[in-house]
Parts: sequence; C-alpha cells; structure tokens
Amino acid sequence: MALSMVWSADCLQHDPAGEVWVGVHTPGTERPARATVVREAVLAAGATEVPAAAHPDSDLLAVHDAALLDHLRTVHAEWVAAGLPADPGQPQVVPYLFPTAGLLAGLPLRRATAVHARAGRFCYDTMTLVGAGTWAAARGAADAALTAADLVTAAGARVVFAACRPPGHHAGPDSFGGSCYLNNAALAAQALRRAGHERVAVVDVDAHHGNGTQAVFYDRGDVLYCSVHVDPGAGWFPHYVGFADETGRGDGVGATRNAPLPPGADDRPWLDAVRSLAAAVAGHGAGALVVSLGVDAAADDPESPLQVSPDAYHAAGTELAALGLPVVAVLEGGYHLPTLGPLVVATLEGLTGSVSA
Ligand code: SP5
Ligand code: ZN
Repeated sequence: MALSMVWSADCLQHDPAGEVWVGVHTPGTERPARATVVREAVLAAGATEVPAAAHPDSDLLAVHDAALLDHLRTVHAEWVAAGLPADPGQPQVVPYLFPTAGLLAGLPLRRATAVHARAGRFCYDTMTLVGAGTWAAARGAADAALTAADLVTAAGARVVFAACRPPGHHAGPDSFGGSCYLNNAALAAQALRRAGHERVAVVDVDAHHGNGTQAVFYDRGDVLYCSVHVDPGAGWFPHYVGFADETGRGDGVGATRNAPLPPGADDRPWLDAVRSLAAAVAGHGAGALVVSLGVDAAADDPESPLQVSPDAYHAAGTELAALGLPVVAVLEGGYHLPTLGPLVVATLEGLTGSVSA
C-alpha cells in the first residue's frame, strides 16, 4: 500500500487504567494496545512509517484555548501535589463537580482553588481521566496529526495516516471529554488551511458524532465538518450534540453536515450517508480532506450499535478517494482489538486505491 503512516511512541504513555462511568470504575476501552495493533496491521499492509515531529504550541493554539492547554499540561502534577492519590486514593484526575451554567447562574466563572474542583472546569464527563502520561500522549497524537498534514503539503503525499491515540474529535476549543484531550483532526485541518488550502473538509466516520471538531469550525465557512454517526437522539454519546439540524452558524451556515443513523444501521444506510457527505465535500470546493477515521461503527465494536462491515469501510475509503484530494486520515475510536487493524487497513486500502488483501 502506497501510504505513509505517522507514529509517536509517546501515544502509549496515556494509560488511564479504566474510566468512571455512572459513578462506577469500569475497565475502559481506550487502551494503549489500540495504537499498537493498528500500527502493526498498517505496517504489515506495506505502509512506510514516519516519526512524528514535535510542533510548537502555536500550532495547538490555532485550535485550542491557552487555558485548556495549561490545564492539561499541569493538572495531574497538581493532583499529586494535593495528595489525592493517597487520600481518597484516586491516582488519576477525575472531576466531581462541573461549573455548569446552572451552578454559575449568570455569575462570572472564577478559578477554583482546589484542584479537585478545577478538574471539572474543562472536562465535561467522568470518563476522560488525566494521568501522569496523558499530556505527553495527547501531545504525541497532535504531533502525529500535524506531521501527517506536513507530509501532504510540504512533501506532496496523497494519503497519510496518523496512527495516534488518545483520539481527538470530542475535544473542543476549551473542552475535553469522550476519551479525547486535543483535537488531532481539527489540528490537521487547521494546518492544511495555513499551508494554503483555502477550503478544507473533515469527514468523520467514527460511530460517534465529533462534537469537538464541529465546535471548532461551527462559525467558519472555510472548513466543512461532516459526520455520519449513531443518532444522539436515540440515546448515544455525545447525547446533546450531533443532530441533523445543526448546520453551522454565522459565516459557517451550511458548513456543518450531520447524518445521524438509527442504532442497528448497517452497510447500506451508512454508505449512502458517506456518499452524501462526499458530495457535500465536492460542493464545498475543498482542496484537501481530513478523515476522522474511527472504526467503532463496525458490527463487532462494543461502544456503538452500528453494524458496518470491513467491506463497507473499504468502500467508504474508495468513495472518499474518488474526490481526488490529498487526504490526512487520523485515527479516532475503535475498540475491538482483534479487528481494529483489519478495519483500519481496509479503509486505508480504499483511500489509496489498493486492492484488498
Ligand atoms: C473517540 C470515541 O470513540 N469516543 C467514544 C466515547 C464514547 N464513550 C461513551 C461511553 C459510554 C459508556 N460505555 C460503557 C462502557 C463501560 N466502561
Ligand atoms: Zn467513537
């Protein structure tokens, strides 16, 4: 397969050892081994590995607020300094209080003194823990996505894949959650814009709506965000965002496109949606494409009720390749370790026009 794959070993440093869901500590599915199995499968399919290059903070600040970056960089050390790993015995940063609009009741948002209160300032759920290696891994993933964007702009590559984790599409300008910290795909899209592509599109095929990416670009007309995902209105994460009537705002009106599918939807409706999103990309006049490549829509995935086959992932890659655009594909979700590699390879073979093995 004629493909460069960007890799950062730092991505393995985030190991939350579970998540807190409805108050219960569960094993969690966003594990370091996800990246390892994807990397090995894509290498075995013939890709060439390129190490991620460190990128400056200014690249992150093009998408995220400085306050969020400072928080992610420092909050775990402050948690340790406050003694929370010993008392009450929680080694990872887990929020217990969220400064919602209702709590503030119109008053200004202050900086909480206690780190255990600050834990909920940017994080909107209890599943996205911050540990000792989280910042290094999130930074490694962002560097991988930014390096992939460099390769399609400076080096003229047609398809580049960033085999990164933690994933990113649930992280917004000043928020994180859904196992995401920094928005790798949004960073790549913004880098493509800065490199001279006046219009860029993001197609998000992860089973969940990429509320973070949508938020980054919602008011902008230059970056089209399109997503096919399980209907949040049917009771699926992110629950509050990702509905079909969210189409952009201000300069961004018409530059957001959501295709929610009912639980149980299989290849035909999913591929129909991918086709309609590809048509939207063509209509937008994008000069470059970012694919938020989550493979958790697959039938065997434990985190979503969609029933998509590996052949359909391959067909989606083929459909998007037909746009004739340079592509940066960024790993998002996908949690069934035995089939994660084959699903990603099938999609990349579609994107590169390779015959399936
Ligand atoms: C990137 C990505 O795919 N994020 C998905 C986040 C959705 N997680 C929702 C989890 C809902 C509860 N899962 C139950 C498993 C118990 N550990
Ligand atoms: Zn997902």
